[in-house]
Amino acid sequence: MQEAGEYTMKMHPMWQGPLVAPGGNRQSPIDIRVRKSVFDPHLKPLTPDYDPGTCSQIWNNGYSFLVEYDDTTDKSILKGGPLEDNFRLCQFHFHWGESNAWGSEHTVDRRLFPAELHMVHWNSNKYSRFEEAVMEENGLAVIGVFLKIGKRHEGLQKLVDVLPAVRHKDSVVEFTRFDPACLLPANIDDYWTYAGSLTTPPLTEAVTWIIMKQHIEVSHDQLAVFRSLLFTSAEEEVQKSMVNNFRVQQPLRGRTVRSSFT
Ligand code: SG7
Ligand code: ZN
Repeated sequence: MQEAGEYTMKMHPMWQGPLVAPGGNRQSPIDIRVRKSVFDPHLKPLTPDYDPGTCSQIWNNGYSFLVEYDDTTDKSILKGGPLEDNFRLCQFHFHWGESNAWGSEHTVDRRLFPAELHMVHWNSNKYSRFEEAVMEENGLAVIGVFLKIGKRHEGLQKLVDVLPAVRHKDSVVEFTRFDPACLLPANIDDYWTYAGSLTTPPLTEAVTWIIMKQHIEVSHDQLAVFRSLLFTSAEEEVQKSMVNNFRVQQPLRGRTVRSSFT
C-alpha cells in the first residue's frame, strides 16, 4: 500500500521541481505507537470555535479537494490543547485510498484507515498570513481525524453532493455556510500530539499535529464519490482517478508523541 502511495506521489506533477523532501528531523506522517505515547496531564482540552459563515469555496488542487475558509479575521479559530496561540482555520481536505483497506497518512499501531481528514490552521498571534506561517516552526496546527466505513455521515453528505462540480483539477465552486465542526468526532478531548511537517510540498516542519483518537464514520458510497474525483484537468487526454493521495510514513527520529488521555 505504501508503495502504491509513493508511486502516486512520484508520478504526480505536484512532486516535481525543486520542492523535494528536505529530509528533516520532524517529517510527517508517522505511525502512532499507542504504548510508546506519553500521557501529558498538562495538555488542555481542545477548543475549536468556528463560524460556518467563513466557509467560501471548494477547490480541486490536483492533489485533494480543499474546502477553503476566509482567514482574514479571527472568526474561525482553534485554541487550547497543546497550543499556546490562536490558530485560524484556512482549509480542510482529505487523503484516501483506492480501496477501503488503506488511505490514511497517519496510522495507529500500524493500523491503516480508509481516509483521513486534515483541518489546517495557522498561528494568527505570531503571523499575518498563511504563507508566512508555513515557513515557521510554530506556524501551523493541523487536526487529523480518521474515517472508517460505517453509516452515512449526514454532515459530510452536503460536501459529497457538490464534489461532482470539482471533478477535474483546477475546478473551483462556491461553497458556503459549512460548519467544519460537524466533521469532528464526538469526543475531541482524547488526542495525540507531536511536532511534524506538512505532508505535501513544501513539506515544511511547521506543524503541530493533533490526531483525534476517535474516528468518524462515513459510508462506502460517500468515499466512492471522493474516488470519482480526478488528479487531471479537463484538457488532459488520459484521466487519472484521485486515489492514494497520501504520503508514505516518515521516521520518528526520537520524537515523543504525547497523549491527552491515559
Ligand atoms: C498546505 O499544505 C498547502 C496545501 C496542502 C497542505 O496547506 O500546501 O495545498 C494547497 C495547494 O493549498 O494541501 C491537500 C493539499 O495539497 C497539506 O497539508 S497537510 O500537511 O495537512 N496534508
Ligand atoms: Zn493533509
